Amino acid sequence: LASVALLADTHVSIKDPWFPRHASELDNCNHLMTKYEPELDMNHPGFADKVYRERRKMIADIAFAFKHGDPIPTIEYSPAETATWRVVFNNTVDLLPKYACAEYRRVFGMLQEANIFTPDRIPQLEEMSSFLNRHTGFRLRPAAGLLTARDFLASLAFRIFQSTQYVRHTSSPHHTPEPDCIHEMIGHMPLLADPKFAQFSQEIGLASLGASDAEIEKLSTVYWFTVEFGLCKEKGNLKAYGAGLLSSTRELLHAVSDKPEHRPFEPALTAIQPYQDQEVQPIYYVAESFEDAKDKFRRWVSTGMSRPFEVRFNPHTQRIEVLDSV
Ligand code: TIH
Ligand code: FE2
Repeated sequence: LASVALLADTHVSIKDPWFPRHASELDNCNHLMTKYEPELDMNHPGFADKVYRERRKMIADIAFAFKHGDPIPTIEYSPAETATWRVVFNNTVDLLPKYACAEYRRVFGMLQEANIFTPDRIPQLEEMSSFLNRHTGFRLRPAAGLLTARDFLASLAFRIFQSTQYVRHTSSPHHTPEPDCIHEMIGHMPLLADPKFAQFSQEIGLASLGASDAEIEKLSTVYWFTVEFGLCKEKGNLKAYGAGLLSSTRELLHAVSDKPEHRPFEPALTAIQPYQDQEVQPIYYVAESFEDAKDKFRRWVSTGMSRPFEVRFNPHTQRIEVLDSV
């Protein structure tokens, strides 16, 4: 018996890195990256704009106070914020028939029919969260800004998406280097309501739990080149599914032009491709389909991760179960 206990003890250190085991523990996963904070980054378009900085702070405080299970507080968006939304929304409506993937177009139409997507109003996080929940079980929680990759990816394991709630600065409607709620709504929400895409997103999250720092870096790079900036093929044509493309008129047109490089999505190579997040991408990765991207991703994770256990999500208890690897 003693030796069994000993074995269990040594196991604990390898098998027990801290990561959230229940959705409510995401209350501890809201560490922010300091770049892009309008208070701290001199290049931020809102740096010199006191009114904008105060608005950001007010909205960030909602995210800091949020606890799992709370309804997400409503924001009264100003006419100027709504005008910025309208510009991006109308551009997306014009461009999506030609440049967005079929799954995105399908849900976009559903959101318009449900009157959640209209040019005149920025959707509230709470209504979007219940829309997602009805389609894929995904839910939103408010995030104060750009989270660390580890915290952001962990939430995906629970089918929870951390969403910013503030609006980009009025001076940059067509492209912003930081996430804002126009990016979350127009870029991310439609595909999080698609079952195959939701599954792919959750798998990236599951792979991140208990991963080493180097592995988190690789996973967030894969996330970057797929969920954020991914292209796919449809009848031989390039289509966008990445949220950073669908929420940025400027980058969408750039991505499908012949200016950037287009490479086939290959997780092992994509994961080590350096990227920058200030300007539009010079390289995009093209997936055959979500199904194919997910299969390739799964294969790569099963051969390449160092953790000595596997995890699975139990949707009945909202809990992560840790399994011994064979
Ligand atoms: N560049 C995107 C936009 O302008 O909508 C926002 C972001 C995508 C990825 C990170 S920030
Ligand atoms: Fe994003």
